[in-house]
Amino acid sequence: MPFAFDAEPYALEFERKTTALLIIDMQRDFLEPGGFGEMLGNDVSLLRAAIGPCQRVLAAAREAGLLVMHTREGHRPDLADAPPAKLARGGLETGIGAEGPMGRILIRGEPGHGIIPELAPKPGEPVIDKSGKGAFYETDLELMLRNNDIRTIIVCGVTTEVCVHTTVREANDRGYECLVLEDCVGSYFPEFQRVGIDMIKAQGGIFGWVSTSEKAIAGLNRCAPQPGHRR
Ligand code: C5J
Repeated sequence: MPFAFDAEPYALEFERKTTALLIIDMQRDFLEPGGFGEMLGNDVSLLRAAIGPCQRVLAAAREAGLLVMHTREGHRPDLADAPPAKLARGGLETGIGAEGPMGRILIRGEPGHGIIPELAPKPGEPVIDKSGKGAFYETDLELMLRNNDIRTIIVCGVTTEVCVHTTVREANDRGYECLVLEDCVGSYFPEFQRVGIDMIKAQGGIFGWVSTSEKAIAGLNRCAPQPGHRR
């Protein structure tokens, strides 16, 4: 039975069984004081504001029995999957692969690459390691979405204008309906946050829909199976 999320530019109809929650790159190196993001001079509190709302949406999605997936941006320790152009970008002295404040920067298995403990994946929740900004590029995300008959993706994570936007655009081109929760995504740049959100819902929802954690949770609570009912 279809339910609807209160969203902009208009309500988004969804079904519980064909909806997934995707939490993008909530990694220690991007969000924690002392990590790579802060080392580059960014104010991590702008990203950390999304943690509480993400926790509440994650709890509601788990309660409703949604497929929950997490992504991490990072590379193989030998950097064989890191394009030279990405490694060179910015001319950083301490860039990808270098020893940083939380281990080697954006390298799989290093402490800074891990998902923040507040949003730790539960056993059984797929964690998708990606080397690019988009979660569809060179990953098995699309296969898992297809195998689970997913059509609607609730999107949370960081950063709004980089990995969230790239993933939403990739998903949109593949025919998925994305609901981006504006208080569950974050940018180091307030103007990019505002414009990034506006771009998604402009022109009748050119890339998808925008809502808030509160409205998404209300929608998830409406669709959650009643106690005693089989999921
Ligand atoms: C960035 C990301 N900003 N997860 N990564 O480089 O958005």
